[in-house]
Amino acid sequence: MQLLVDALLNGDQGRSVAEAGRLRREGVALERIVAEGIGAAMGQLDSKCTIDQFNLLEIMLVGRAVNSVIKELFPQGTSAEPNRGTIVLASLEGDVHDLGKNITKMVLAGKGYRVIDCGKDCPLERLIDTAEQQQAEAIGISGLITTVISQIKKIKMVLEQRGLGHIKVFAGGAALKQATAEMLRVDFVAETAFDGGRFLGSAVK
Ligand code: B12
Repeated sequence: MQLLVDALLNGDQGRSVAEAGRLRREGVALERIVAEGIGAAMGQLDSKCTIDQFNLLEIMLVGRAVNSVIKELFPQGTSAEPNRGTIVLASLEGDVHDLGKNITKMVLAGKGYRVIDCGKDCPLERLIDTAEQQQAEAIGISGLITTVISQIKKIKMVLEQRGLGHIKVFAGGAALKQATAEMLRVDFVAETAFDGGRFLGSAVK
């Protein structure tokens, strides 16, 4: 696992993909690779995102390596025939982080949900319009910076005003880990993408 963490932190795309593939062949569970590989590497990158040490190129290279590892870990992408409900995912306006959202998308698609990805920096209005048009059962928010919390708190209220109160709202991401569902006015706050899948299994089917 440490070899994967090192390769990711070096932004070495080829080696990261090779190490992730090796771990899979050795039978290591996806959930462990995501938490102890990608999660651990990103945790160590944390301090490099502070204003004085910010090196965009370095972190972008790491991000590119993470995205390639996600493709290696979830080779079926989102193409598997969905046979469960529709989920709309996004990172909200002002938040350009999308690695955790991309993992969540793959995990949920792998569980059979039809996942509509509204991308990053997504205005609340567009998210809710999409959920309505696509007749979504749930909206999933990935929140990495605390400035999006005020938007998250509004979602259920806007849904109710538009007669869409049946749509569940769940959220995850580093900025929300200390928050409760009550504080964020959502139905569920997930620790990991896999937790999100378990929540949907009981709330949406
Ligand atoms: C990589 C990174 C970046 C990359 C993002 C690349 C990309 N394509 O996403 C880049 C370089 C672009 C970036 C930019 C910035 N960043 Co940054 N970044 C990070 C870093 C190091 C890792 C984030 C990450 O991808 N983690 C890995 C993923 C896999 O983890 P995750 O998102 O938590 O996802 C897991 C779970 O949480 C869950 N999950 C996530 N979303 C969802 C959603 C649902 C529905 C579910 C069920 C589950 C779920 O599933 C995943 C797997 O289990 C973090 C530090 C950290 N510890 O998080 C800082 C961090 C998030 N960044 C930070 C900051 C400040 C910035 C900048 C403002 C820096 C600057 N000075 O300009 C900018 C701009 C941000 C903006 N406007 O959005 C701060 C945020 C502070 C705060 N609390 O608000 C952090 C915490 C660093 C820090 N300590 O200061 N960043």
